[in-house]
Amino acid sequence: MTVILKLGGSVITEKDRPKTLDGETLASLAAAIGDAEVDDLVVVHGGGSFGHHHAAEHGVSTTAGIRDVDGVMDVHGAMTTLNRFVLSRLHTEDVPAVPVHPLSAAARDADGELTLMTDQVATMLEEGFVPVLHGDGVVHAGEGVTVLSGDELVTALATALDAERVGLCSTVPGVLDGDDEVIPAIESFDEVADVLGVSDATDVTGGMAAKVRELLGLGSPASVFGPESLEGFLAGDDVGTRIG
Ligand code: IP8
Repeated sequence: MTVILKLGGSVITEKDRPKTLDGETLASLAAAIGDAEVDDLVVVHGGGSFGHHHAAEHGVSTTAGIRDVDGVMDVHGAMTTLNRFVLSRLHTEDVPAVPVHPLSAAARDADGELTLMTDQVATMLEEGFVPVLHGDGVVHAGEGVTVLSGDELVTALATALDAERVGLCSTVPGVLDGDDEVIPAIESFDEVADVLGVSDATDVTGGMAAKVRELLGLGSPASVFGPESLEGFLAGDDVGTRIG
């Protein structure tokens, strides 16, 4: 069974403090992954205070690109640094994690349509590794380089690998309604459009509304849950908000 798990950037970093890791939370998530018995696990992580601050600084978003190579390397470099931290915590828990950097494995066409190489990810899984991808820059026809969010990667991977389960580990225990209660299930965007605002901290890829939209586009059901529920999710439990 293939499981795609995204660790939200705001979960594993201090999102309001540039380039600051939330080492304690990352270590506990890595421990939950190390303890879990999942045959084929792909991990994706977001940018948090590593990617988003640099992206905002250089004025690059998912649609507006840059061609300045220093800017591209700043955003990509911040994300590969965060990726090294994630890999290192996973290795501490004996998870055979290996990096996949999307800047070198993806492209967008002029309509913004994403193509992601996944043959290497599939072979990594077959060979017993845990591929770890991350939000990154992506070369974009007519734009230079734009931002590729971890959520888009999750969607592309889930489709290409025919994933059975998709999980988004977020700072909140699920998608919240107007009274801050977890919405148990979402089947269409219209049901929740009013209560989904944009993210408070600097987030060039759009917060919870974009995540829900992206996940509703998947063929398979997804779950949004908080760090405390990762163990349950990996054990196959229904946790947080079920989407789709
Ligand atoms: O946090 C964004 O990934 P996300 C990555 O999953 C960059 O939206 C480079 C800002």
